[in-house]
Amino acid sequence: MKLVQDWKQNYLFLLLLLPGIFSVGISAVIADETTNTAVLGGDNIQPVTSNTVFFTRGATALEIVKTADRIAVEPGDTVVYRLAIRNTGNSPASNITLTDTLPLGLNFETRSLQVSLTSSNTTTPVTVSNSQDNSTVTINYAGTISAQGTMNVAYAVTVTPDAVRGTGKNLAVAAAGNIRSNTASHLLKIRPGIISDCATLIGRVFVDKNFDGEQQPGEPGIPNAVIYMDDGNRILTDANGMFSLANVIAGNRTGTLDLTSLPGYSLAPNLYNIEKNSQSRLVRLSPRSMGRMNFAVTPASGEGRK
Ligand SMILES: [Ca+2]
Repeated sequence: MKLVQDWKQNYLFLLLLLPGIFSVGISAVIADETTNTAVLGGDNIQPVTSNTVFFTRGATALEIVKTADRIAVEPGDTVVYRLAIRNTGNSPASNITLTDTLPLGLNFETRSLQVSLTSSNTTTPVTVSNSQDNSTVTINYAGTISAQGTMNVAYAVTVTPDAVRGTGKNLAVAAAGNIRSNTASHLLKIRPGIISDCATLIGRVFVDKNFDGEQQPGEPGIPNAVIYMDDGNRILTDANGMFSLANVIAGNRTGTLDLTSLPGYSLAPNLYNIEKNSQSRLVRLSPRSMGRMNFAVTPASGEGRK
Protein backbone atom coordinates (compact mmCIF):
# COMPACT_ATOMS: atom_id res chain seq x y z
CA MET A 1 0.00 0.00 0.00
CA LYS A 2 2.93 2.29 0.69
CA LEU A 3 3.95 2.05 -2.92
CA VAL A 4 0.44 2.91 -4.08
CA GLN A 5 0.20 5.88 -1.79
CA ASP A 6 3.60 7.16 -2.87
CA TRP A 7 2.63 6.75 -6.45
CA LYS A 8 -0.66 8.58 -5.94
CA GLN A 9 1.11 11.45 -4.20
CA ASN A 10 3.67 11.74 -6.97
CA TYR A 11 0.95 11.57 -9.53
CA LEU A 12 -1.04 14.38 -7.90
CA PHE A 13 2.14 16.39 -7.58
CA LEU A 14 2.84 15.99 -11.29
CA LEU A 15 -0.72 16.97 -12.15
CA LEU A 16 -0.38 20.16 -10.15
CA LEU A 17 3.08 20.91 -11.42
CA LEU A 18 2.48 20.26 -15.06
CA PRO A 19 -0.90 21.55 -16.15
CA GLY A 20 -1.95 20.38 -19.56
CA ILE A 21 -0.39 17.05 -19.13
CA PHE A 22 -2.80 14.23 -19.69
CA SER A 23 -2.72 10.94 -18.05
CA VAL A 24 -4.43 7.62 -18.60
CA GLY A 25 -4.10 4.23 -17.23
CA ILE A 26 -6.11 3.67 -14.07
CA SER A 27 -8.32 0.88 -15.13
CA ALA A 28 -11.35 -0.28 -13.25
CA VAL A 29 -10.45 -2.51 -10.37
CA ILE A 30 -12.10 -5.74 -11.20
CA ALA A 31 -9.46 -8.31 -10.57
CA ASP A 32 -7.82 -9.08 -7.30
CA GLU A 33 -4.60 -7.65 -8.61
CA THR A 34 -4.47 -4.83 -11.12
CA THR A 35 -1.57 -3.64 -13.19
CA ASN A 36 -1.49 0.09 -13.46
CA THR A 37 0.66 2.12 -15.79
CA ALA A 38 0.54 5.86 -16.15
CA VAL A 39 1.67 7.70 -19.19
CA LEU A 40 2.71 11.30 -18.94
CA GLY A 41 2.95 13.54 -21.93
CA GLY A 42 2.30 17.03 -23.17
CA ASP A 43 2.73 19.31 -26.07
CA ASN A 44 6.36 19.94 -25.30
CA ILE A 45 7.22 16.85 -23.42
CA GLN A 46 8.29 13.47 -24.65
CA PRO A 47 5.76 10.92 -23.40
CA VAL A 48 7.09 9.13 -20.41
CA THR A 49 5.74 5.87 -19.25
CA SER A 50 5.94 5.31 -15.55
CA ASN A 51 7.14 2.18 -14.00
CA THR A 52 4.40 -0.40 -13.49
CA VAL A 53 2.88 -0.64 -10.07
CA PHE A 54 0.51 -3.23 -8.70
CA PHE A 55 -2.17 -2.78 -6.19
CA THR A 56 -4.38 -5.43 -4.83
CA ARG A 57 -8.05 -5.04 -4.36
CA GLY A 58 -9.34 -5.54 -0.85
CA ALA A 59 -10.84 -8.88 -1.68
CA THR A 60 -12.92 -11.07 0.60
CA ALA A 61 -12.93 -14.78 0.05
CA LEU A 62 -14.38 -17.43 2.30
CA GLU A 63 -13.28 -21.00 2.63
CA ILE A 64 -15.20 -23.49 4.71
CA VAL A 65 -14.12 -26.84 6.07
CA LYS A 66 -16.36 -29.19 8.03
CA THR A 67 -15.28 -32.08 10.20
CA ALA A 68 -16.94 -34.38 12.73
CA ASP A 69 -15.55 -36.17 15.72
CA ARG A 70 -16.56 -39.56 14.34
CA ILE A 71 -17.18 -41.16 10.99
CA ALA A 72 -19.76 -43.78 11.91
CA VAL A 73 -22.67 -43.46 14.31
CA GLU A 74 -25.70 -45.34 15.52
CA PRO A 75 -29.04 -44.01 16.71
CA GLY A 76 -28.61 -42.51 20.15
CA ASP A 77 -25.06 -41.28 19.49
CA THR A 78 -23.98 -37.67 19.66
CA VAL A 79 -21.75 -36.16 16.98
CA VAL A 80 -19.78 -32.93 17.34
CA TYR A 81 -19.41 -31.06 14.09
CA ARG A 82 -16.73 -28.41 13.68
CA LEU A 83 -16.72 -25.84 10.93
CA ALA A 84 -13.87 -23.50 10.14
CA ILE A 85 -14.76 -20.52 7.96
CA ARG A 86 -11.61 -18.74 6.87
CA ASN A 87 -11.46 -15.36 5.26
CA THR A 88 -8.64 -15.90 2.79
CA GLY A 89 -8.99 -12.41 1.35
CA ASN A 90 -7.34 -9.18 2.30
CA SER A 91 -10.33 -7.29 3.62
CA PRO A 92 -12.73 -8.08 6.45
CA ALA A 93 -15.85 -10.17 5.85
CA SER A 94 -18.96 -8.95 7.65
CA ASN A 95 -22.42 -10.32 8.42
CA ILE A 96 -21.59 -13.96 8.09
CA THR A 97 -24.36 -16.43 7.38
CA LEU A 98 -23.62 -20.09 7.75
CA THR A 99 -26.16 -22.47 6.24
CA ASP A 100 -25.79 -26.06 7.30
CA THR A 101 -28.09 -28.74 5.94
CA LEU A 102 -28.00 -31.68 8.28
CA PRO A 103 -28.54 -35.28 7.25
CA LEU A 104 -31.98 -36.76 7.83
CA GLY A 105 -32.61 -37.80 11.41
CA LEU A 106 -29.87 -35.71 13.01
CA ASN A 107 -31.11 -33.25 15.62
CA PHE A 108 -29.30 -29.97 16.11
CA GLU A 109 -28.62 -29.34 19.81
CA THR A 110 -29.01 -25.57 20.03
CA ARG A 111 -27.45 -25.28 23.46
CA SER A 112 -24.23 -26.90 22.30
CA LEU A 113 -23.48 -24.18 19.75
CA GLN A 114 -20.12 -22.48 20.29
CA VAL A 115 -18.58 -19.89 17.99
CA SER A 116 -15.25 -18.12 18.23
CA LEU A 117 -12.99 -16.01 16.07
CA THR A 118 -9.32 -16.70 15.56
CA SER A 119 -7.13 -13.88 14.35
CA SER A 120 -3.38 -13.56 14.78
CA ASN A 121 -3.29 -16.65 16.99
CA THR A 122 -5.86 -15.20 19.36
CA THR A 123 -9.23 -16.91 19.77
CA THR A 124 -12.20 -15.01 21.17
CA PRO A 125 -15.69 -16.40 21.77
CA VAL A 126 -18.45 -14.52 19.95
CA THR A 127 -22.22 -14.50 20.14
CA VAL A 128 -24.30 -15.55 17.18
CA SER A 129 -27.97 -16.10 16.45
CA ASN A 130 -29.32 -19.29 14.98
CA SER A 131 -32.51 -20.67 13.55
CA GLN A 132 -33.65 -23.98 12.17
CA ASP A 133 -35.99 -24.87 9.36
CA ASN A 134 -36.44 -28.61 9.13
CA SER A 135 -32.95 -29.98 8.63
CA THR A 136 -31.37 -26.63 7.70
CA VAL A 137 -29.58 -24.79 10.48
CA THR A 138 -28.76 -21.13 9.86
CA ILE A 139 -26.20 -19.33 12.00
CA ASN A 140 -25.80 -15.56 11.71
CA TYR A 141 -22.85 -13.60 12.96
CA ALA A 142 -23.35 -9.84 12.80
CA GLY A 143 -19.65 -9.13 13.32
CA THR A 144 -16.61 -9.39 11.11
CA ILE A 145 -14.03 -12.00 10.23
CA SER A 146 -10.80 -10.09 9.76
CA ALA A 147 -8.63 -10.71 6.73
CA GLN A 148 -6.93 -14.10 7.13
CA GLY A 149 -9.04 -14.65 10.23
CA THR A 150 -11.13 -17.74 10.96
CA MET A 151 -14.55 -18.22 12.48
CA ASN A 152 -14.82 -21.50 14.36
CA VAL A 153 -18.23 -23.08 14.81
CA ALA A 154 -18.84 -26.20 16.88
CA TYR A 155 -22.08 -27.88 17.77
CA ALA A 156 -23.50 -31.26 18.63
CA VAL A 157 -26.21 -33.27 16.94
CA THR A 158 -27.96 -36.36 18.23
CA VAL A 159 -28.66 -39.29 15.95
CA THR A 160 -32.29 -40.46 15.99
CA PRO A 161 -33.52 -43.84 14.74
CA ASP A 162 -34.86 -42.01 11.68
CA ALA A 163 -31.27 -41.32 10.59
CA VAL A 164 -30.99 -44.85 9.19
CA ARG A 165 -33.28 -43.77 6.34
CA GLY A 166 -30.95 -40.91 5.42
CA THR A 167 -27.67 -40.60 3.59
CA GLY A 168 -25.59 -39.13 6.42
CA LYS A 169 -24.49 -36.45 3.99
CA ASN A 170 -24.15 -32.94 5.27
CA LEU A 171 -23.55 -29.75 3.26
CA ALA A 172 -22.48 -26.41 4.69
CA VAL A 173 -22.01 -23.03 3.00
CA ALA A 174 -20.89 -19.70 4.45
CA ALA A 175 -21.72 -16.32 2.97
CA ALA A 176 -20.80 -12.71 3.66
CA GLY A 177 -22.98 -10.45 1.58
CA ASN A 178 -22.75 -11.80 -1.95
CA ILE A 179 -19.50 -13.60 -1.28
CA ARG A 180 -20.10 -17.30 -0.93
CA SER A 181 -17.75 -19.95 0.29
CA ASN A 182 -17.23 -23.32 -1.25
CA THR A 183 -19.68 -26.01 -0.11
CA ALA A 184 -18.23 -28.18 2.61
CA SER A 185 -19.43 -31.76 2.52
CA HIS A 186 -19.22 -34.29 5.28
CA LEU A 187 -20.38 -37.86 5.12
CA LEU A 188 -21.37 -39.65 8.29
CA LYS A 189 -21.84 -43.40 8.08
CA ILE A 190 -25.04 -44.27 9.91
CA ARG A 191 -25.32 -47.80 11.17
CA PRO A 192 -28.70 -49.16 12.20
CA GLY A 193 -27.41 -50.17 15.60
CA ILE A 194 -28.32 -53.27 17.51
CA ILE A 195 -29.83 -51.93 20.69
CA SER A 196 -31.79 -49.09 19.20
CA ASP A 197 -33.79 -51.11 16.71
CA CYS A 198 -34.39 -54.01 18.99
CA ALA A 199 -36.58 -54.89 21.89
CA THR A 200 -36.56 -57.37 24.71
CA LEU A 201 -39.02 -60.20 25.05
CA ILE A 202 -39.77 -61.80 28.39
CA GLY A 203 -42.27 -64.40 29.47
CA ARG A 204 -43.02 -67.49 31.41
CA VAL A 205 -44.68 -70.87 31.13
CA PHE A 206 -46.51 -71.92 34.28
CA VAL A 207 -49.25 -74.11 35.66
CA ASP A 208 -52.38 -72.00 35.90
CA LYS A 209 -54.53 -73.54 38.57
CA ASN A 210 -57.33 -70.95 38.59
CA PHE A 211 -57.38 -70.31 34.81
CA ASP A 212 -56.97 -66.57 35.06
CA GLY A 213 -53.89 -66.45 32.82
CA GLU A 214 -51.75 -65.03 35.63
CA GLN A 215 -49.17 -66.76 37.74
CA GLN A 216 -50.03 -66.62 41.42
CA PRO A 217 -48.12 -68.14 44.35
CA GLY A 218 -48.49 -71.87 44.25
CA GLU A 219 -48.62 -71.95 40.45
CA PRO A 220 -45.21 -73.37 39.53
CA GLY A 221 -43.20 -72.47 36.44
CA ILE A 222 -42.41 -75.19 33.91
CA PRO A 223 -38.72 -75.60 33.11
CA ASN A 224 -37.43 -76.57 29.67
CA ALA A 225 -40.62 -75.59 27.87
CA VAL A 226 -39.95 -74.66 24.25
CA ILE A 227 -41.30 -71.58 22.49
CA TYR A 228 -40.73 -71.02 18.82
CA MET A 229 -40.51 -67.48 17.49
CA ASP A 230 -41.80 -66.52 14.06
CA ASP A 231 -38.22 -66.28 12.82
CA GLY A 232 -37.56 -69.87 13.86
CA ASN A 233 -35.65 -69.00 17.02
CA ARG A 234 -36.14 -71.54 19.77
CA ILE A 235 -36.48 -70.36 23.33
CA LEU A 236 -36.15 -72.64 26.36
CA THR A 237 -37.55 -71.67 29.75
CA ASP A 238 -35.28 -71.71 32.78
CA ALA A 239 -35.67 -73.63 36.05
CA ASN A 240 -38.44 -71.23 37.08
CA GLY A 241 -40.27 -71.50 33.80
CA MET A 242 -39.14 -68.02 32.74
CA PHE A 243 -37.33 -66.74 29.69
CA SER A 244 -35.95 -63.48 28.37
CA LEU A 245 -34.74 -62.78 24.89
CA ALA A 246 -32.65 -59.68 24.19
CA ASN A 247 -32.12 -57.94 20.84
CA VAL A 248 -35.39 -59.06 19.29
CA ILE A 249 -36.09 -57.23 16.04
CA ALA A 250 -38.92 -54.78 16.62
CA GLY A 251 -42.27 -55.29 14.95
CA ASN A 252 -45.12 -57.75 15.28
CA ARG A 253 -43.64 -60.90 16.71
CA THR A 254 -45.27 -64.24 17.29
CA GLY A 255 -44.26 -66.92 19.74
CA THR A 256 -45.76 -70.38 19.86
CA LEU A 257 -45.55 -72.76 22.78
CA ASP A 258 -44.43 -76.18 21.65
CA LEU A 259 -46.71 -78.44 23.68
CA THR A 260 -44.68 -81.49 22.71
CA SER A 261 -41.91 -80.11 24.91
CA LEU A 262 -44.12 -80.47 28.01
CA PRO A 263 -45.49 -83.97 28.03
CA GLY A 264 -48.41 -84.36 30.42
CA TYR A 265 -49.55 -80.75 30.01
CA SER A 266 -52.04 -79.06 27.77
CA LEU A 267 -52.97 -75.46 27.27
CA ALA A 268 -54.87 -74.07 30.26
CA PRO A 269 -58.20 -72.52 29.40
CA ASN A 270 -58.39 -68.82 30.17
CA LEU A 271 -61.71 -67.90 31.72
CA TYR A 272 -61.19 -64.17 31.32
CA ASN A 273 -59.42 -63.58 27.99
CA ILE A 274 -60.76 -65.73 25.21
CA GLU A 275 -58.00 -64.60 22.86
CA LYS A 276 -55.43 -66.10 25.25
CA ASN A 277 -56.88 -69.54 24.55
CA SER A 278 -54.24 -70.19 21.96
CA GLN A 279 -50.78 -71.65 22.06
CA SER A 280 -49.56 -68.61 20.09
CA ARG A 281 -49.00 -65.08 21.32
CA LEU A 282 -48.69 -61.96 19.19
CA VAL A 283 -46.86 -58.97 20.63
CA ARG A 284 -46.06 -55.67 19.02
CA LEU A 285 -42.52 -54.67 19.93
CA SER A 286 -41.38 -51.11 19.36
CA PRO A 287 -37.64 -50.31 19.38
CA ARG A 288 -36.12 -50.37 22.86
CA SER A 289 -39.35 -51.66 24.39
CA MET A 290 -40.07 -54.80 26.33
CA GLY A 291 -42.82 -57.25 25.47
CA ARG A 292 -44.26 -60.14 27.38
CA MET A 293 -45.50 -63.57 26.34
CA ASN A 294 -46.97 -65.76 29.04
CA PHE A 295 -48.27 -69.26 28.49
CA ALA A 296 -50.55 -70.97 30.95
CA VAL A 297 -50.73 -74.75 30.98
CA THR A 298 -52.49 -77.30 33.04
CA PRO A 299 -51.87 -81.00 33.64
CA ALA A 300 -53.45 -82.86 30.75
CA SER A 301 -55.55 -84.94 33.11
CA GLY A 302 -57.20 -81.77 34.39
CA GLU A 303 -56.30 -82.34 38.05
CA GLY A 304 -55.09 -78.74 38.37
CA ARG A 305 -58.63 -77.50 38.20
CA LYS A 306 -60.14 -76.62 41.52
CA1 LIG B 1 -53.41 -68.21 37.86
